[in-house]
Amino acid sequence: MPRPSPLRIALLPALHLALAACGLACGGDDGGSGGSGGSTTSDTGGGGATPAGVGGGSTTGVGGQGAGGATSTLDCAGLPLCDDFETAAPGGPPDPAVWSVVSPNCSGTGTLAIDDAHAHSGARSVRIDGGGNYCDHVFIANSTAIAAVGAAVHGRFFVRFEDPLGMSHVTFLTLRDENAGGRDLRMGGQSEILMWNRETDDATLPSLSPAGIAQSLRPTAGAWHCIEFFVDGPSGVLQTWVDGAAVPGLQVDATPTPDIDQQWHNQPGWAPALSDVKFGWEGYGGQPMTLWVDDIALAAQRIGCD
Ligand SMILES: [Ca+2]
Repeated sequence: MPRPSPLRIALLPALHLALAACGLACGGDDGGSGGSGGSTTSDTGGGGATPAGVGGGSTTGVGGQGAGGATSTLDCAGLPLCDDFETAAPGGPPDPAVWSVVSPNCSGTGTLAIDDAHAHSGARSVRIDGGGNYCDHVFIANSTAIAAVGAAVHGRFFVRFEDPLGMSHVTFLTLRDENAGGRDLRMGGQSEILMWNRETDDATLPSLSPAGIAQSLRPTAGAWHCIEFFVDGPSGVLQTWVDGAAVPGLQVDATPTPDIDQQWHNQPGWAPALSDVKFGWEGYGGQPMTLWVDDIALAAQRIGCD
């Protein structure tokens, strides 16, 4: 999945040392075996493909950290949150010391469990079977790591959707915002693309205009994708990368940009104070989904996908 670059090649000896030093506890990003940079399961090969419908692949207009090219992946073991789900038993819940299984407000048909049918790292991941109606939602939740990270939060996770995202609004990642009365900042989909949604006013990023939709992307069903996000609470900056590349339509900066973050700026001074993170599935328009999540990490710096 990662494209070798001179910088990355130069960093490989250092990465090997780091991986050797942290052993099994490191979260198994790619297993540390070196060489191809691929991962250990047979169903990861599709992650390198350019997803259908990528909006031109341009990084125009994305500032800051997205432009830097190759980055070395952080040592997961030392991060405030790092879980490769390898120590939990298939069929059971993820480590209860790290995750709660929750269905806020109401519960229905949604289920989740550790699964050994698909994995990004090692042999296991979390499988989520979310129903299409709101109460059929289910999530794993961690409410301690973000306090250890601070006000500017980087996240990284791998996700594999069984089906394409549909037209209706769905959520697969939420971040509770104490400055919004505990309402969520939500990553999900609508109009078949990845998007962010702000629960308080239902603003979307990008705007769901044809021009906005073209600036996000459609995840490839049946393939692992690496999603990275950065939320700088005090400045209200939000950044997103998929498979290592900044997604132009999933960026909030200080300047309202038509079709992208102009709608987001309708709430002046947006400055989220995040307090938890949840991964799962919640549908608002009838779309159910089976998805797998693996190699979740939170840190104060960009984490990387390798
Ligand atoms: Ca795993």
